[in-house]
Amino acid sequence: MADKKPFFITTPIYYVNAAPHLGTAYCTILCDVQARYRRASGYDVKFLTGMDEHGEKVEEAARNHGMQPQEWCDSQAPLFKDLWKTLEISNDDFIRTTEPRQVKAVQYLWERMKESGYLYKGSYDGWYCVPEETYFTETQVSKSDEANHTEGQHLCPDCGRPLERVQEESYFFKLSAFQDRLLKLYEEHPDFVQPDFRMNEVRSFVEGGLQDLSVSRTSFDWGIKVPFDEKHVTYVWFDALLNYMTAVGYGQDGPEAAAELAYRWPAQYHVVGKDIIRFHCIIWPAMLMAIGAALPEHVFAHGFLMVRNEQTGKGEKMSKSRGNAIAPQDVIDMLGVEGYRYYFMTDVVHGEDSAISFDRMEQVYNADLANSWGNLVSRSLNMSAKYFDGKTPQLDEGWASKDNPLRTVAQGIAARYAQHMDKLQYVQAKDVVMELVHAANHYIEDTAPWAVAKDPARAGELKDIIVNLLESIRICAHLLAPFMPTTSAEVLRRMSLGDEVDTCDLAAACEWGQLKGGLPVTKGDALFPRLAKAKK
Ligand code: ME8
Repeated sequence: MADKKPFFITTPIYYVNAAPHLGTAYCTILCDVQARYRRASGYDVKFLTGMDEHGEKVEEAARNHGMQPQEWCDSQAPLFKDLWKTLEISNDDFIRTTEPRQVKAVQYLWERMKESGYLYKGSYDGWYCVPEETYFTETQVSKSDEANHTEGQHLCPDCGRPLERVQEESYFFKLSAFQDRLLKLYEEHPDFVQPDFRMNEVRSFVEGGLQDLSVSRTSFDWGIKVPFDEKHVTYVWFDALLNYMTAVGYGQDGPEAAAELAYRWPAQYHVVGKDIIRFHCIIWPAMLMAIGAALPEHVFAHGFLMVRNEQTGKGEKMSKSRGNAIAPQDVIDMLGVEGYRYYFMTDVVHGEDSAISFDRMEQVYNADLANSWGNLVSRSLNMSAKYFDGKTPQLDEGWASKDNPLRTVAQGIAARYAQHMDKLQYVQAKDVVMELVHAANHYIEDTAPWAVAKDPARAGELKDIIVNLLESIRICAHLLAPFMPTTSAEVLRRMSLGDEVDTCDLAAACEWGQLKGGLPVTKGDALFPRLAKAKK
């Protein structure tokens, strides 16, 4: 641990109002790929995910199912945990906001807020959107009403669903006092919000002026009690945002918790959807400024998964209420877990909204995985076994410095890949790897090893060809491992290189010339059997 750099990455904690879906899974896999890439690059990673269990929305879901809120949350936790296991999510921690550690941390936060002078008691009279757990001002609401031409009912300016009128005693966080400090933060750390086009949205919102935020509720009680005023419960976002620090020791007793907090905080990445960017880029940093804590290094906001509406031909946000949500299991059934991960991580540009379709999934799977990567592995391993007596070739002295087209493509590949992976640009990182995969497939066609094998005088040439292919495959397996860990491990094992699985020095592992030869090789079953027909 001592010589490794810490890397702390988080997903949003998901509301327990319904089962996880493709969108939830998308954000979680996005973080998982980064966590795996960082572990392979020598970082000491903590990868956190979890569930957001308080608030009206969850209470309502419990009521609709005839359960007590806690009982409801307990019944939902396995759905999330099991799906993450199925999708090979390598989280190191799973936090639930009803856990004692979170209650302790939130109550500790209340005391610090009180001391900070940024807390006051007042009364809230305004609008509240339960599905979004968000307050809206009169001005925001009336503007949206004009746009929606509604009569009588006030609708949420964000999601369009009916708003609740809330009038209650409340504690307020003086968010308005942080406008200048937030603008300075964005100015001095332009990469605080990523991708950069999201920064404009955040900045202009803050420039428009900030209202103080109601951070406690008295009209319902499914939340963490305010320690010095027990008729108040904590506003769900004030509670939820703190989960990131709770999980690394904030507000907990003992020197170990303090050491953990000092080591892990601030987080390197909060990865969130674009819907919750204001909470993470405005409210959360202001809360941290108020209690004198360090700010997270980056908030990365991804776009929404969209599906094509067959009637209008337009893309629309995938959601349960529209009835267009695709269950993760449907995609797993079609592509397998690793095909699923590969498709969402390498074909869906992170940051923008992206249309997804089963047709496109089939196309990507067949082109990249079945025909390119899977085919390269099976042809090459098969030829090695066939021409070298079930083994990888014995390596000659100096083999690694011999010039060849694949060595040229592989030169500096780990650095080019890292440039993109570091910024969560997985589509571009995949392109770097696929360049080598495609080059290797062309190399097979160009060199025609099956013809070379017929001429005993060309034995040296045949050996070079197979070695170059195996070395390229070894490197690609490493680079694809964050996306498809099981496949990469399987490929390395088929070449008797199982000891390379889970490397923590990716750059060194991807240097041309690390192959070990003369070892048993197995072709094995097809890694990615071709899909015959798209599921509709
Ligand atoms: O907002 N496409 O929880 P939540 C892509 N509890 N991503 C999607 C998506 C879609 N169609 N739909 C949802 C909350 N997501 C709070 C967070 S954090 C301190 C508290 C993903 O269950 C996306 O990452 O509504 C979005 O931000 C998240 O799910 C919202 O999850």
